[in-house]
This record gives sequence, structure tokens and C-alpha cells, in this order.
Amino acid sequence: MSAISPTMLQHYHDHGYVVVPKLIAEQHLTTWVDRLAEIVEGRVPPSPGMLVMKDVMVAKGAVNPGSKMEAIAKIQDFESDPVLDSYTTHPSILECVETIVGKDVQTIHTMLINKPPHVDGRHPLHQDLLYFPFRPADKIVASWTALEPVTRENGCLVVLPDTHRGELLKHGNPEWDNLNAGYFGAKGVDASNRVHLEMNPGDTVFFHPILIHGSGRNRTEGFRRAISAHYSAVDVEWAWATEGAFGERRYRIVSGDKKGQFWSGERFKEGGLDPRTLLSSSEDLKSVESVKKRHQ
Ligand SMILES: O=C(O)CCC(=O)C(=O)O
Repeated sequence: MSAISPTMLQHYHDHGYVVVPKLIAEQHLTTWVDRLAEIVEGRVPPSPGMLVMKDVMVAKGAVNPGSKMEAIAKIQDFESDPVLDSYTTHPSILECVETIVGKDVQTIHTMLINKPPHVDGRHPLHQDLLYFPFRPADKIVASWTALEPVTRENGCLVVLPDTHRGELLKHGNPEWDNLNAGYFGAKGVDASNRVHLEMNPGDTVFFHPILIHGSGRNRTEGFRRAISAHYSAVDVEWAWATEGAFGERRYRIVSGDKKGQFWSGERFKEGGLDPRTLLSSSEDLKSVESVKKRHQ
């Protein structure tokens, strides 16, 4: 049975997000953190298609990390790693996802965000729909699970409630000195109503892809780690005119009759949206290209 009650579902529809306390048991969280360590410390090779991304301040030499773990900003696209993928297919997560977007879902993105101490590590306020070719937006949802206590001090998620009812905004580099590649900020955002989501290990927030959100700096000596995936219903349409800056990707169906198959809808809609028009400058495009290159 889904951990999202009708009242919680109403909260999601009204405000664009809902936090489900203690959704994931501690033993799973430990497994995923241990796997991160194995990959980062070179004891297990990154699985095919996985991007292990250094923090920009470490990459620039502005910070000298005290350990390999302190150097990493995130792991992206971990679905070919069976240990991390057990998050993507965790029954409690899938039940909640289906409660929100309907039966039969596929994964469209996965990541483990590390946020080490001593680096900037902030994620500007943005909308995830910027990165996804599928529509309608209501059939997409993010899950984000705290792997350790997540507080204002260590850079918890920040959301702007109700903004999921707005439009997808233009995004760009907010001109911070140390912004990780591929991190963009939505333009013209009023952040005065922001809510900080402090969470305990295993707590999971589900949020809408138009909800404006981001995260703060880690001001502690510890890590702030979270594991996250995006899902959509299988019956979505491709809205982009191009394959987009993040390249060709296969979308794996994780529930329903077609479980294990890949999304087979038509790509590249004629007259559709060119996702590059959502970025405000060619410099921003270069930043996306650099992520793409490292991913190949
Ligand atoms: O975990 C974080 O710090 C921010 C994650 C996020 O907002 C994202 O990747 O879209």
C-alpha cells in the first residue's frame, strides 16, 4: 500500500511536493552510502553510462579535498549499477510514484548527490522540467531520499510551495563563482516564501518537475548525501524538437506489464520545443556540453 495517504496526495497537488517520513529503512541507506564509497574510492568501477562528477571547486584546485569522498559532487545515471538501482526500483518508492502519476512508470533520471564539506555546493533555485523532454509535466515526479540527517546547516532542499502551477521559466548561470556544471538557476524568481525541508534519514520528498527548488551550502564538517530519481508515467509524449543537449537516452519501464522494456514512443516532435531556448546564454550551453562530453 502506498505510504501517501489521500491527505498527503492533496498536499502534493496543492503545493507541488509532499514529504513522506521514514519511507526507506536504514539498512538500505547504508548499502547505498557504502556503494558510493566503493565507487568513489575506486574499489568498484563506475558502471556503464554512469557519470561521477567532481565538485567544481575541487576540479579548479580552489579546495584541496581531505579524502576522495570530499572531492565528489554527485553520481549521475546509476541505473546500470545493481546496488544503487535498488533505490530506483524500491517498492515503497514505486508505490508512491504511482499514487502521484498513475500506474506503469519509467525512470527518466537518477543521481546520488554528495554535497561534501568545504565547497560551495549550492544548487540554485530551478525547475527540473528544464532537463526533460516529456509532457505533460503532471506525469513526471521526482523522489529524493535523505541518506543522513539533512538540515539547514548542511544544505537541505529548499522549495517554493505552489510554484508547480507556473510556467517553465528561462534558466541560466546565476553568476556565482563556483557553480557545478549543468546547474542552472531559474530567472526572475521571488524566493521570499521559501520553505526549508529538514529531513531525517529515510524521509523522502516527492516533488513536481515545475516546482522551483534548490539547496544551500553545507556549512558543517560532515557530508549531506541524498539519493534521487525522476519517473514519468509511460503514456507521456516527447515534446522537444531535438534530442536535447543531454543526448540520446533510454527510458526503462519499472512497473506494469511492460516492466523491463524501454519507452518506445516517438522522439523529436516536429515544431516542438527547442530546449536550448530555455537557457539564457551560449555560455550556459557550453556548460551543458561539458557535462555531456564527460558522460560519453
Ligand atoms: O540535492 C540537492 O542539493 C539538489 C538536488 C536538485 O535540486 C536537483 O538535482 O534537481
